[in-house]
Amino acid sequence: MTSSQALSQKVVIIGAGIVGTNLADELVSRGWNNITVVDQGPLEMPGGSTSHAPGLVFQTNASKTMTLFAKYTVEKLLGLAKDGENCFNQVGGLEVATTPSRYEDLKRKLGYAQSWGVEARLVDAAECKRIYPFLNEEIVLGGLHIPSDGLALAARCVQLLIERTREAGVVYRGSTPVTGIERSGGRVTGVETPDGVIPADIVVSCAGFWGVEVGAMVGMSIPLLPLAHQYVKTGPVPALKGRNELPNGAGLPILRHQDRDLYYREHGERYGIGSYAHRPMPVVAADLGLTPKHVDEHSMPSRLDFTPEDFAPSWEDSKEILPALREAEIEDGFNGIFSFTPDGGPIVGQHRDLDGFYVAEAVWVTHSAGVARAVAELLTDGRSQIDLGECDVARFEDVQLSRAYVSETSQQNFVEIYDVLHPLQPKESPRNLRVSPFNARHRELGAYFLEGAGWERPYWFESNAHLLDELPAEWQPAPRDAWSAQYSSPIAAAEAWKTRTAVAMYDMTPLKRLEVSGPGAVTLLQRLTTGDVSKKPGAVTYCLLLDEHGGIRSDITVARLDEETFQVGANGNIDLAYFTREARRQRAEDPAQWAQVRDITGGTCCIGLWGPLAREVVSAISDDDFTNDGLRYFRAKHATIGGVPVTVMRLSYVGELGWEIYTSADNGQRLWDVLWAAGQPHGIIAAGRAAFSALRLEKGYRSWGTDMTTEHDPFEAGLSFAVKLSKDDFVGKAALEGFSEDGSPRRLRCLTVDDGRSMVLGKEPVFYKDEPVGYVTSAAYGYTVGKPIAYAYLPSHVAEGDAVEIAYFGSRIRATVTPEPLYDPEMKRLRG
Ligand code: FAD
Ligand code: THG
Repeated sequence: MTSSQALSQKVVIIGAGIVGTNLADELVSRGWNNITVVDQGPLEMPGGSTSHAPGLVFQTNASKTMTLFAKYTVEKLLGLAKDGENCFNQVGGLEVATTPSRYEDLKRKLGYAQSWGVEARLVDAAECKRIYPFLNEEIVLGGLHIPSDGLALAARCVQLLIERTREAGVVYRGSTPVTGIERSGGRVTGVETPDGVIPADIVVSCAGFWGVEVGAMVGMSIPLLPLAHQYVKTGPVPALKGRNELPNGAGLPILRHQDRDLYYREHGERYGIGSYAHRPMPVVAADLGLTPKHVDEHSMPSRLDFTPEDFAPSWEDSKEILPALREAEIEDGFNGIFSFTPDGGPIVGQHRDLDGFYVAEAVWVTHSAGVARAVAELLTDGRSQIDLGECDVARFEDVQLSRAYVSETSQQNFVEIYDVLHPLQPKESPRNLRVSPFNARHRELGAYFLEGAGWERPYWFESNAHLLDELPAEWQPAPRDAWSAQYSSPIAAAEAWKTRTAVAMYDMTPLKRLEVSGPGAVTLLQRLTTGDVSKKPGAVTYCLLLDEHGGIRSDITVARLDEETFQVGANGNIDLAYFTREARRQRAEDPAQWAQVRDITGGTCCIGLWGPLAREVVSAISDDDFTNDGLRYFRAKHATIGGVPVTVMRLSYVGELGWEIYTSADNGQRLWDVLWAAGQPHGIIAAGRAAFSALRLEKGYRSWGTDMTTEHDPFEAGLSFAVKLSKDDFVGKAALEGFSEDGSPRRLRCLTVDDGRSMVLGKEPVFYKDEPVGYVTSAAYGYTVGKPIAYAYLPSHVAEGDAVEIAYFGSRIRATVTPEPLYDPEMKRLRG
């Protein structure tokens, strides 16, 4: 698209809340000028969540993306001024701990702040009291102080943005509900309102908790749940008297008391208190009716009546942490509505099947400007500078889009919003949503399951516990601290040992599998991937999907099964949405070049059979040729194993000889059983993801979403070997010109922990000469190498052999930058 075409794109934004108005502004600042913003409510106060948001901005989050969004919101609102007053009151943020586990968690959070570049400090109880004199020092153990946090003046920000974008030509239509989306030929063409159709090339729904209803207009299931959340204002608090001039003024830091699910801000001489301590109170937006012509602070659709009984315990807790509140009363309270999602992330991105329709919903004020910038970049530039993997509307599996699933998991998210959660902690419910055909066998073997993308995935098997008695001394895992020992078992060491020395079966069923077929399949894959997939049938290619800027969208394997049929091993539903959309576009441009993209994950299954004895196992039950020449490394073929028709691919994410063996779901259990029986003489075991993750890290294989995202190019991620620059044009190729390994300012590095035992789990900051210079992307205990491994992005000047430190709950773990991969760099195992 040329820039003059881009300028003429007609954009309609649904929703004039903090997200919609920021988006209009971000588009205007990128030169777009044909924008209409529509809201069902009056523009002065549309009545959505923004209209009553108290605006607390705590930036630090376990997610790098969310933290960077928040940082940008702060930066932008600080610069958004009128009459000498901006839109951010930078009073700082203080999160206090009243329990030892919370205090530990704040140390972990300090690590996130350091990893993502937010200035923060851990403070003791006395310092908390100094920063926040009204705190009850008898119950506070310490806190995390973030000086750049503060209060967003959300309503003012919206009004200033409306004013400045109007001056730039943006048209606003208040009190105008959108009732439908017009479309033609797979594209949006306009939005329907009672006053007629507004033509549009691009529609972005920024409808907040009404997102479900707007999504339904285009057949899109939006996985968010509107929930009420209690917010009260006290009457005048004597202790606050005279501290703040303005009625909404504040000078003290915003305060979080997460052990009691509470947060606090000042409103002049009053306190505002928010509570997540109550029962989840789901709302159906459609039931709220039409937004009235008149909306005010006390009467708006997003504000439900206060239920005082739900707040009673929180009021007692509030008077305990802030004794000054004992001199005050609750004056006003309401149950305000906003969006929750199954995983806590926002819902951002494009409709898979309708071009030009985008959403940006379930976004807090905190992240609003950041999300808006990301969407504006997506529209104007095809990609966002901050990775959107954790926000992408396409990240959910179909089964995760059912209302029952969204409702249950989003309510759970509300309940757990301030809980101390372990990174591996699984959902308790719903479980057994998706099970592989091997599930019955897994259970018989005592699998310990965790959940991912709805799948039950074995992490280790109790049936392997007896192997710990035989485990050679050099394979004994180091004892773990209590935190890293959670969701972990020493049995994984035995499973790793058997994989490296005998043979193991891994359930690879949850690996996303797509079938790309048709006369246009080669063209499609040649254009979207960095590899040459035009090789003869039987070839498997490891390659990347890049965005136009050379950022890594995914890493995949492409197996050419016959002239027009490819099987793609992908990373998730986001890849499916991308291929589907691009195949549709290709067909529209040239109908002869059609390609069909089918998600075959659920109808098929896969066993990874790996280990030095893998060949002994299959050759006992197959007449097909599994010798080195019979099926070479990175080749695929159809075969029959123990009477089961299979497709085999010779590759291994754990770095051992063997195959991924695929069959249809109905044949899965039989496949498991024949391999299991044939493997008995060779000591075959079932092995889980705990061993799997450790073995792949020893082999240096990257994991999408952590080790690389769209924020990284193939050079800094150490994946340039997967880019065939000699191939004709492909998405991202032009951007890579001029890039090189030597030119990258940062590199993904392998670190090994010096003491051979201290574990880290991921996202921890890495210090070089006492400065935070990077963060851990993946970590595991390397059973084969006998020490913990961490991969981390570090500045390129930090060299192999250099000493670094990783912060873990406030302590520093010494580590060394080590040449990679740690295991089998000569590939003797895989090619043998
Ligand atoms: P909204 O502000 O709800 O805007 C959506 C707009 O879309 C509405 O104006 C609506 O009228 C319009 N719309 C919907 N459907 C249609 C349609 N069919 N046609 C036309 N227009 C339509 N976040 C923080 O970061 N910090 C906080 O301290 C904080 N505190 C909160 C306290 C409470 C009590 C509540 C309820 C929320 C709080 N939040 C906070 C969350 C925050 O308010 C919201 O996440 C945020 O305001 C959402 O902004 P939005 O622009 O997406 O949605
Ligand atoms: N199996 C299959 N597809 C997949 C994965 C898988 N797709 C998604 C994800 N996992 C992709 N990740 C990798 C990472 C590394 C390798 C395979 C998939 C791998 N790499 C060889 C190497 O680096 O030595 C590539 C060698 C080559 O290019 O010839 O094997 O687990 N089916």
